[in-house]
Amino acid sequence: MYSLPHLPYEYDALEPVIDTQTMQIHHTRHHQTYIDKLNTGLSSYPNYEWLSVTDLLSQFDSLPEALKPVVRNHGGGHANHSLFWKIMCNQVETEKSKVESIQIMEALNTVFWSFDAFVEQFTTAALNQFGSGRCRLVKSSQSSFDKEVKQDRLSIMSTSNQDSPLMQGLTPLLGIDVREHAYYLKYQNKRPDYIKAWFTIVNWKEVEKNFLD
Ligand code: MN3
Repeated sequence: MYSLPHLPYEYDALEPVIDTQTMQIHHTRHHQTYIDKLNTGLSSYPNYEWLSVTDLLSQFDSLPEALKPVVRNHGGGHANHSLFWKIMCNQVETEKSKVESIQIMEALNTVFWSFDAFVEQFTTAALNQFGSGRCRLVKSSQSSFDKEVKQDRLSIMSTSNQDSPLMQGLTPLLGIDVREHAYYLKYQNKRPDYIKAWFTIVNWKEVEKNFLD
C-alpha cells in the first residue's frame, strides 16, 4: 500500500511563491487521491503490489493491459508529485543550493550553453504545454557512469497529464507541475508569472542528487 509522503518542509515554506492553501490542497487532496486510486487499482493485482512506483512505471510496457491506465494516471500522479515536492525549497535555500550544486550547473552550462539559456528553453516548453501536464529536465537512464556522456543525455521534455518520463526509460531530475491546481489560487491564468517565480524555489541540491544517481 502506498501512502502520502511527508513534505520536506512546512506548508507555508514556499511563500510567497506558492501559497500555503495551494500547498495544502495540492498535497493532502490531489496527491492523496492519486495514491488512493493507485492502491485501489493495484488491489486486484497482488503480483504487482510490492513493486515501487518507479518500477511500475519503468516496466509499463509489460504490465497487464487493464492495469496500465491505473499505473499511467495514478502511479504517474504519485511519482510526479513526490518528485515535485522534493525539488522545491524556500528562496534562501535555493540561492545556497545553486552555488553549492556545481556539477549540475556545469552540466546545464555545457548542454544548454548557459544556465540562463536553460531557464529560457525550459520556460518556453512549460508555457507551450497545452492543458495539464509537466515540463521537465530529464536524463537518459541507460547508465554508464561517465560524466561527459551524462551531460549529453540531459534534455527538456514536456508530457501531458500524469505521464512519466520513466515510461520511456528517462529519469526526471526536475519538473514543474503546470496543471492549474498547482498555481491558480495565486496566479489565476498567469502561468508565465508562476514559472518565473517557481525558478526562485528550486532545490538544486536535489536536482543534482537526481543527476548523479
Ligand atoms: Mn498537481
